[in-house]
Amino acid sequence: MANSRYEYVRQFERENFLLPDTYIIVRVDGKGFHKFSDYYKFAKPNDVGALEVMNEAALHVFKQISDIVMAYGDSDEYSFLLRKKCSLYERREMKIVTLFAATMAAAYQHIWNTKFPEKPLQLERLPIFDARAVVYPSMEHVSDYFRWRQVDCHINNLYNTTFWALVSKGGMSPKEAENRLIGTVSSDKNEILFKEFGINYNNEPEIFKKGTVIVREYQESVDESQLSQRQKQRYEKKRGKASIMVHHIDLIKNDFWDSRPWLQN
Ligand code: DGT
Ligand code: MG
Ligand code: MG
Repeated sequence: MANSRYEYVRQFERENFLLPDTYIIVRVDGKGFHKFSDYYKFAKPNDVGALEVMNEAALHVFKQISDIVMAYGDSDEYSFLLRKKCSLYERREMKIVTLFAATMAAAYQHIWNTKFPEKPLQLERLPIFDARAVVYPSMEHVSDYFRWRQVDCHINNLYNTTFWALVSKGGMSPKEAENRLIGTVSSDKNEILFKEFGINYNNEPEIFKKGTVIVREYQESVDESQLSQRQKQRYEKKRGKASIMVHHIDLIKNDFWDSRPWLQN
């Protein structure tokens, strides 16, 4: 860039570099999806087509950014875990979060148009995502983060499933259903579903109950700090080729984490 007398304005720019050697998690969340889901007439409580758009958009983000090792999403949100040594944009926070929000929104719009040609997106209500980045010092924090999101998915889904059963099958108004559920715990909702509507919550689709996990699956775990430059390059190549799997599985028990030691690299 050529120097000019105006260049001094750059001194006003500020940058937050995310702490080195920490796990970065970027969470994107749909803006105003309460209204968005009404506008495009999503099925209640879960619209399978809309969930597929989210999952395919997140998969696109995953494939575009090779530093992502796993992702988890439900409803209108997705969380992406970046590897500890990630040096994307020198770990500049604003560059990273805007990249994620923009890539997610662009992919969502493209996939929506392919999937629902009969429901074209309108300029007055486009799918837009915000994004934030948080750094965590240890794998324990990271696994607890994903447990937190999955518990949230479970609580919301049990509530929404019971709420909509009361409304659409039980003939209650939304207000009546809301009042009926005040003060209820999980076992009460399971009982309402089973006794009043013959629904066994356990038999609900896993994608609704557990959300979606995307993960790079490797065979081995390597400590990169011990590798020579050449070995590192070879490992990088391998990382790029690892298979990407999509699951609807439990993140709360230790199994998922114990069987994937490479996530902590
Ligand atoms: P925000 O994130 O503060 O801009 O506001 P919202 O409206 O996006 O709120 P949020 O993210 O807390 O909640 C997600 C909304 O999206 C929630 O109102 C339910 C709606 N939503 C997500 N997935 C589905 C679905 O599959 N079916 C229906 N009917 N609604 C859904
Ligand atoms: Mg939202
Ligand atoms: Mg949300």
